[in-house]
Amino acid sequence: MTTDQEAFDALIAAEQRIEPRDWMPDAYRKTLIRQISQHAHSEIIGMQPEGNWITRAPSLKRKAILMAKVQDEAGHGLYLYSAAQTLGITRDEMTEQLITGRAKYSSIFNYPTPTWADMGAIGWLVDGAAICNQVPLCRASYGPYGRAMVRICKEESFHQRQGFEILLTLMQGSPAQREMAQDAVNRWYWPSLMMFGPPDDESPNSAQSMAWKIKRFSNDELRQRFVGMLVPQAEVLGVTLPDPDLRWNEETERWDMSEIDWDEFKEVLAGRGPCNAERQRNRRTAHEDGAWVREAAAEYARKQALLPELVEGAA
Ligand code: BYC
Repeated sequence: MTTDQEAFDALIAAEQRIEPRDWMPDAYRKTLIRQISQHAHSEIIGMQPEGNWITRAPSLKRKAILMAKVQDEAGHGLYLYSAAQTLGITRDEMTEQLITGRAKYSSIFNYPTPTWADMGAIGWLVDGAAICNQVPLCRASYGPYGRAMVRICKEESFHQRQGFEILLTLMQGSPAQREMAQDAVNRWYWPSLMMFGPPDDESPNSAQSMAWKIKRFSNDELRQRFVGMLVPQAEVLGVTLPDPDLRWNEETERWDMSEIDWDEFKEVLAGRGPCNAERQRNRRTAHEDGAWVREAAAEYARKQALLPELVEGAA
């Protein structure tokens, strides 16, 4: 007779999906709750840096596109919270972890967006990094996560293209516009490389997550792939990637690059990035301001449940 663990191992080995009904090791469940909830929080907090520009977009068309993009991020958060809920954690628990500062979310969303060009840089670099990281997650061994990622990746591709197009337009504009685009690329380039997580030899979760086929590639492998994608695109845009040491190494068949500032990464993760406090305060305020909506929805649901009794009583 096969044990639960053997059945689980066999499904993973056969590239089959683990579904909510299946037995799974506690550590697998915990890792997925950690990663999926962090991912959901990132999408929700990630609405803030771009939301900052909705009222100031330079044209009606840009405004409509930006609003749609920010709404997409909310949708991504909701698919991911739903996927995490299939593992036994509640939405309330996840929200509580986020607004009390106990949950992590992607470091990238703790940087400010002072100019319109930041909307271009976020789309091109941040959504670009997200696509590199998330396309392999479409094959994650946990069914609800992999399926959520398929739809998310389709939308992220559109987001990346719109960011690229904003930068391209600015780069074809006045010297001041070109300067603004280059400045935004300078500020977002390094933080976007940090999105992939710590270097492989300092990534405590990678080995196990890869063995479970949640992650398919290591943090450094994906970072390399991302840089390889950016280099030709930067040429088309006419922007310079702010790393004088960046070059293709024929021997190692890898991109040589300057050392990432891991101290800055650690500071941001510890809650001391430029916007950590503001992002969290805004999220907490939005949650508190939305209390009446939750109360109204609960009251509506209660009345709906009473309806058959009321109808019967009237008959
Ligand atoms: N920021 O062992 P490691 C978007 C943490 S939103 C913060 O390598 P793992 C978008 C890590 O959690 C998309 N924390 O971890 C939205 C771990 O801490 P814990 C965001 C980070 O899980 C709006 C510790 O460091 N994408 O696209 O194997 C607008 C050690 O790391 C970061 C996702 O969420 C970081 N950058 O690998 C625009 C992708 N990096 O939990 C765009 C899904 C690492 O042990 N997540 N940490 O306390 C993943 O793919 C993986 O979780 C990671 C990290 C690659 C991020």
